[in-house]
Amino acid sequence: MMKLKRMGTVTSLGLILAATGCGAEDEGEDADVESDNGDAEETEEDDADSADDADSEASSNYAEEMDYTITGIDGGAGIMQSAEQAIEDYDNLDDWTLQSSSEAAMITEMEEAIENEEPIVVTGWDPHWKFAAHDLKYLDDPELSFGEPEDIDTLVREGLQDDAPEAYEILDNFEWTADDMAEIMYDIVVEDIDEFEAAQSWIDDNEDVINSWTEGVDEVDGETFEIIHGPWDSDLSAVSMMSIVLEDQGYDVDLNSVEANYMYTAVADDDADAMIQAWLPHTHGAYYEDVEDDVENLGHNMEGEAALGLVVPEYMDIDSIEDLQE
Ligand code: PBE
Repeated sequence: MMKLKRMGTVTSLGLILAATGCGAEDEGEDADVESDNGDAEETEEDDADSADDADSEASSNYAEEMDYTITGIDGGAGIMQSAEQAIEDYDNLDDWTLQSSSEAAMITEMEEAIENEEPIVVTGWDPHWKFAAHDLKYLDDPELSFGEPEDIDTLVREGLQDDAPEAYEILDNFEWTADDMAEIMYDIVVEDIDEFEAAQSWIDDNEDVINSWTEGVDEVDGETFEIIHGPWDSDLSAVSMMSIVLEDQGYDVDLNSVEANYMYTAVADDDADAMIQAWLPHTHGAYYEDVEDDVENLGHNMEGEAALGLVVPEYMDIDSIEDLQE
């Protein structure tokens, strides 16, 4: 999917990276190397100057150039509800529409826009590899349509503790960081490494973390265990990792991908044993509310590091959702 070269060791992805704008120079260098349009890229300063000139002329045309469209992902994603909410909350977005597609299609459109230095506004979230691969920024969201940084919870079906106490205990102990998840995600998507290989190499590098989840837990003998997840790279990286951990414990793990709301009903209806990507309290709040009494929440596996918003390339001369023209 991506033509970018390796950008050095991944140490500070996610929110920190998005907030500080790290990775900008790396991306700039790569763009220089790969551009076939050499004349626009002489030096960094020239770049900045010409970008400024272009900005002052073009900024008033951003909305038209983007056809008053926010480029979104699959319709079931919680972030799409937040984006619809933003269109309601901000008067300047009255005439805007939210285009739904998929994470992969959104990324393709975003990368095409970046290649041509055209304006684009996408639904974006952390943890996500795109902030390490591209020079992007969140637009300020004074109305909090996209909520505040939130947690990722682990949910299991009722009765799991009796039926599969070993898996239950590991899932109960499971806890990691946005950097951990972003590292696997980056290897899968940017480095194009198979998801289980990427997850395995993170596991190999983080034995202490894994031991803190599995220590003292008995092995099992080939029992099946189903994890249900959503159709996004963040979910893929997390469930690939957990599936290896549970397989190492002796489980035979099935992974199934569905639209967001079906993750919740599957666990509530005992069709799946667990989900480990419940973005709460905001992103999946409505889905969770419907099933809250029929699932068991084992708490946060990632704390305060998940976030949503509208994301634009750094070269766009706007900082807030309120700056998107009417
Ligand atoms: N996401 C990634 C999901 C949750 C995980 C932000 C795209 C969503 O919006 O439902």
